[in-house]
This record gives sequence, C-alpha cells and structure tokens, in this order.
Amino acid sequence: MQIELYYWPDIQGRGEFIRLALEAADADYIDVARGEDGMTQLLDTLQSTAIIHPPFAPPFIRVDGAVIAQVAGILQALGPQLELVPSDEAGRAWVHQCQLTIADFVGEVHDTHHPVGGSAYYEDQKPEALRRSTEFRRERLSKFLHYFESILERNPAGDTWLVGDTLSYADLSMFQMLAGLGYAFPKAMARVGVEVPRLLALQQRVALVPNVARYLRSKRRLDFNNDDIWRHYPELDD
Ligand SMILES: N[C@@H](CCC(=O)N[C@@H](CS)C(=O)NCC(=O)O)C(=O)O
Repeated sequence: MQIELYYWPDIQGRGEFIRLALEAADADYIDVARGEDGMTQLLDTLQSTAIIHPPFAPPFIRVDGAVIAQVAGILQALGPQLELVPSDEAGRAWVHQCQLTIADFVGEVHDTHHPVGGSAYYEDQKPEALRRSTEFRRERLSKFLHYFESILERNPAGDTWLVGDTLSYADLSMFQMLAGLGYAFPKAMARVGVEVPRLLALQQRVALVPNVARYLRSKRRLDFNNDDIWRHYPELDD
C-alpha cells in the first residue's frame, strides 16, 4: 500500500520526522508536494471538506483511504507496519511518549525565533527572540538533552537505542533533533554536547543505519535553511 506524505516541499521541518521513518523502513511512499502540481494537491487536500477527519496542518499522510495528521500520531499509526516499534504494547506506548516529548522540544526550538507568533517575521520579533533563545540555551536545551541522555542510560536493554534493543522511530526523530540543533545552535551544542555522550553516539549510530545513510546522501534530503524550524541566527547562539 503506497503511503502519500503531504508536507511543505522546501524545508525539512516536521515532515522530516516522517520522511526518516519511511526512508529507514524503505517504504513505498510519495512526497506529494514535491511532485508536479504538488502544492495544489497539498492545499486542496488540506482544504477539502470531503475529509471526515481533516488535518489541521501538515505533515499529514494518506494511506489506505485514511488521512492522518500530527507527527506523533502519524508515527504511532505507521510504526508497526514500518517495523519501527517494539512488539509489546508497553514498549509502543513508551516510544509514543518519547515522541510526544520530542514534539514539545520541537515547539520550543521553533519559539526561539518566533516567540511572539508564527504569523510575524523574525525581523519583527528580534528582541523577544533574543530573550527567548537565551532562556532556551541556558535552561531548556540542557534539560531536554539530559532527559533523553538519562533514557539511554536507564534502558534495561542497554544504551544503544532509546527503547528496548532495536531501532524505533523515536531514535530517528532524536537523530533529526540533534542534527537540527547542531545547525541552529552550534556554539551551545558544543558546550552541552560533551555532557550527553550517549545521545551523540546515538546520532552517529542512526546516521549509519544503511537506509538512513542512503537517504542522507540523496537529493531527497534537503539542507537545513532559515525558513525551517531549526534556523541559524548567530545572534541567537551566543
Ligand atoms: N503538532 C503538529 C504541528 C503541525 C505544524 O505546526 N505544522 C506546521 C509546519 S511544521 C504548519 O504548517 N502549521 C500551519 C499552522 O499551524 O497554521 C504536529 O506535530 O504535526
């Protein structure tokens, strides 16, 4: 069954969490908005009144007649089919919980450059962004990273993967978060990175998963840019 992914075509954004899972599983999928007339299809689907359970915002997928939105919900729905979750319910619930915490983390990264609101330009909220990113770098970045480091440390199956003894979609998302943070906050990450060696090792490990490595080398993997969630403004990384 082919999976249709709908996401903004020019950024990694939240869509990248889904792409990484689909690529790691070598799933049959199409990135609709990157195809011909793709943006029209994305907007038409987003605005369609025929969808009974409509998405609020991209990313969303269409599979087997169903439309599913919300990164954590999409990954929860696809996880078993992509073989990116443990076999037991408790393990699956824990992967989902990790993903929801990553979603909170993503929201806070976004708010470092758009603390006032997403509909205003960064240039119109620079003082607030400086204040917010300073607090993020001093408090929240370290708190989130140490939390995930402790998850690796406490995993009864060892510190190779976040949950159990196999790769899950939470590992892929953690890889993406660390890659994005390295782009957006290189100075802050150089400081806090040494405190979370297990997480940095996880990032390297995920990058070497054969299907992930192939994807990262492909043209399908876009570069980070300053229209994305992870933006590099040197003044916000002092
Ligand atoms: N909680 C949602 C957030 C979705 C979201 O904020 N999508 C962004 C792009 S990354 C968007 O297009 N938002 C439009 C809007 O909120 O109006 C998720 O995790 O999927």
